[in-house]
Amino acid sequence: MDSLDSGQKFSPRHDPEWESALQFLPATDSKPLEKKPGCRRKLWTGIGLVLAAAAISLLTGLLVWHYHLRSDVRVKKVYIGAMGIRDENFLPSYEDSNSLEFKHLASRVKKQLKLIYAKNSVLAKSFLDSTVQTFSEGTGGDDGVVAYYQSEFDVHISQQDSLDQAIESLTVVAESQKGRQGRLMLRPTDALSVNSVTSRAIDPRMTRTSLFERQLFNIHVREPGRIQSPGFPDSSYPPNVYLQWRLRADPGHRVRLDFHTLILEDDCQQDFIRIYDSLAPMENQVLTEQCGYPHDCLSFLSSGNVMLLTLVTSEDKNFPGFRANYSQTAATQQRMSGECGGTFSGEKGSFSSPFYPSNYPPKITCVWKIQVPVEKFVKVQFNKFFLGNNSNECPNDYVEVNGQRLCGSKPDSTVATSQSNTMTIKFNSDSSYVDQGFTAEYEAFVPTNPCPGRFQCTNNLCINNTLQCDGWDDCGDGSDEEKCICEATQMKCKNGRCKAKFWECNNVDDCGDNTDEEDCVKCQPGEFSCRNKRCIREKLVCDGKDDCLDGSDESRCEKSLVLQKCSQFTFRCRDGRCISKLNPECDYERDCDDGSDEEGCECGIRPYRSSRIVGGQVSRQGEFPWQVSLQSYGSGHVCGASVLSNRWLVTAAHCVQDNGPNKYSQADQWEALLGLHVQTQTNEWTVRRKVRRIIAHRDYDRVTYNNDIALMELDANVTLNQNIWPICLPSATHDFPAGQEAWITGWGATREGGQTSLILQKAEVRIINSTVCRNLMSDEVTDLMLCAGVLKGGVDACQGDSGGPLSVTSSGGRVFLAGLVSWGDGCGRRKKPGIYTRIPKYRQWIKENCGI
Ligand code: 4AZ
Repeated sequence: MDSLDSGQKFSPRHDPEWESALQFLPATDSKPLEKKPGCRRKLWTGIGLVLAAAAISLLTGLLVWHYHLRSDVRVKKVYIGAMGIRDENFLPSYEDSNSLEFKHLASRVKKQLKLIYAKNSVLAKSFLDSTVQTFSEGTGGDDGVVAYYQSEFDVHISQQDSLDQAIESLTVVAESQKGRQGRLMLRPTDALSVNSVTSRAIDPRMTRTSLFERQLFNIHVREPGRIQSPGFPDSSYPPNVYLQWRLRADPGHRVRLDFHTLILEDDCQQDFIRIYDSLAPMENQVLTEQCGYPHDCLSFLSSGNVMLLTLVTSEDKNFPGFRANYSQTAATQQRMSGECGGTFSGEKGSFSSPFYPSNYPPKITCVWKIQVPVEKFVKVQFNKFFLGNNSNECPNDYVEVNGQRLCGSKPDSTVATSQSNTMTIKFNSDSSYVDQGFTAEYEAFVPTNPCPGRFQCTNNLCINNTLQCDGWDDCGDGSDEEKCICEATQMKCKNGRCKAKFWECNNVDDCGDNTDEEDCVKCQPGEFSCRNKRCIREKLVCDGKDDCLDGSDESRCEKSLVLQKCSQFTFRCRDGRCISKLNPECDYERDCDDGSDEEGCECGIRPYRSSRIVGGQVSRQGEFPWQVSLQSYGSGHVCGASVLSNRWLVTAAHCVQDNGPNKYSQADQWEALLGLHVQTQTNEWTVRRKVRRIIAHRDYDRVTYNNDIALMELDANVTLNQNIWPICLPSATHDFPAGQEAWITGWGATREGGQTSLILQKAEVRIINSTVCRNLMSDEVTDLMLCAGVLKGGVDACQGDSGGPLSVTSSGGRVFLAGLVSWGDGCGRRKKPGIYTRIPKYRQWIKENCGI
């Protein structure tokens, strides 16, 4: 463990003149001032003001002179760098800074740097000293050894920019000389053969003076192992630290780092990790910077056999931190096994960027050559595509097809076609910022008939004919929904799409341009449309009186109204009075006089976490801390459930019905896993509990699935933790309006008839209007059920998700249990939403049966 040097330091020289310049001006008259009335007093005030103004101008002038014109205000600047050395073999003793070999080579590097700096007037004038920090094997090319160093300069404050430029241009000098002379040769005789020198300023966040704890860990990754932030998982990471983990693999291997958990403060200016493809934090070799609670695949590979992980934290808001597994992987193995580039001659095939779905390594080039029969052309379809930032020229990481570069992230499939029977696809990553990469499928086609028996989209995608003019953009460019003639049962949207008429005015933008939701007001102009379908004059809204008679005209006003009459739309406080506000429970505002709307609200939050959620299918650990896996002793994972308290779970009644030899109705058949993320992996936050009691709804109907709800009591209380937390229960009158976004989560099958999944999956769906839903479903959908899904298809709950939560984030930010996964017509089918047990209908039942 070594301590690290800080970066830029500001050190104005001691200057006696500066101190005298700051003395206060002596008073012109040292006699005590007499108090004089009238104009003499005004005169003295005037003189005082003039003197004060003069003193301020003088002081300002002195300061300007001091900072801009004085020649001796200097700053110390520290740069980090890497030197590629030829003709030296890496020795194991170079890893030990106390070894003779280390010291000898370090002293030669120092001399060499001095010589290099001497050739540049700006650097020569201000250079102080260099220190060598470590060595690594060369990373390909000519380098035998790479030396990582810090060089310190002392420069006049006005010359800082020239120094930065001189340092950054060092690389250019070395390379241009290399071009002419073969390599940079320097005298004297023990001079090193330097192939490259790259220096950079240190990230200012790593040189904050508040970073009082600096530590360095050297790790060899030959044997797989793990690293974690201090205190993880029991406590948050400490404030104001700068920690570095230097990871080395055997020669000819890459370092691999897979994050198991990463939870930091949301603001990267405060706390962050950075990973470098180097042993020094070189700006031009950053692979990633992460903060907050990222959802991307956090798995990284180095280009050579070294990697550096850094963690920087600030004073306030500290979070759990991270845990990551390290290992090494042979660098050449991937290429030999054909995972990076290759030649294809079949009619169809697939390939992906190296190590997909992990991030591809930096500095890699792969070429795929496809050759199909002479009379055919080639079509390649990129299904997943994440290649850094979008830019016009794609100068960094890119895929090149037919000489055209693609980069950035592409949410929809992208297709490229050839004009001959061959196609060459090149993938290239540069030295910094990696991403997940791509997956691709190629196919040969007859040029005169690119989509045999299918519809050809403008973007060359082929889709099934039945998807044309069905109201959904299946091509991704809308071309399958253009020039359609709508049937009598359909309405025509302004964007040309045809949509079933019963989707008009259902509170969901089905057209995609919202035209199906325009002109829906059934009330007259100047009238307000109540939730109970009455019309009242607009003036009566928020007037403090319940004019709609269901409170809806008063439910979105600043102040909630205590109503005379309670209804199915009003919230009933404990004192029996009803208030008009829509969904007032646990929204951090006291609406009931007795405060009962804010009681029992320790639920629906993600403890120790920031609230950010982005797309994607695989959830992050702890993102849904109420999710439970119900496992039966014979069959492993069977159903989902939700945590209601430290003792009670809620699931579907159909999960706890006997099924042949499986006696699922008996408590002793079950085990509940709370805080689980990956089915096969438990960790310190996972709790396993036996089930003491099952209370299935007495009126559960095996045929209609009405009342598909059951409670499970655990045999012992659990201690809540960051991965185990109850979800909020909605009141009986809580409204989940059509169109509202909701999340479904579970380890169920990822497609109809498919396998259950290992990692907890999540998907975003929308609440669907009950009338629309009844029209779509072949079986009866009762008022005790709630429909949710994505009517285009492809997003749904499935077998194994049953009993799990349909959760909704309320306006106050808490997550409420809207439904339980119950049934559906298959999984993910178009126009077939998922059907859920409607939880508000069971609020009283839950209270009566488990007291929550
Ligand atoms: C099931 O078999 C199941 N698409 C659950 C949900 C859905 C379908 C089937 C909804 O448990």
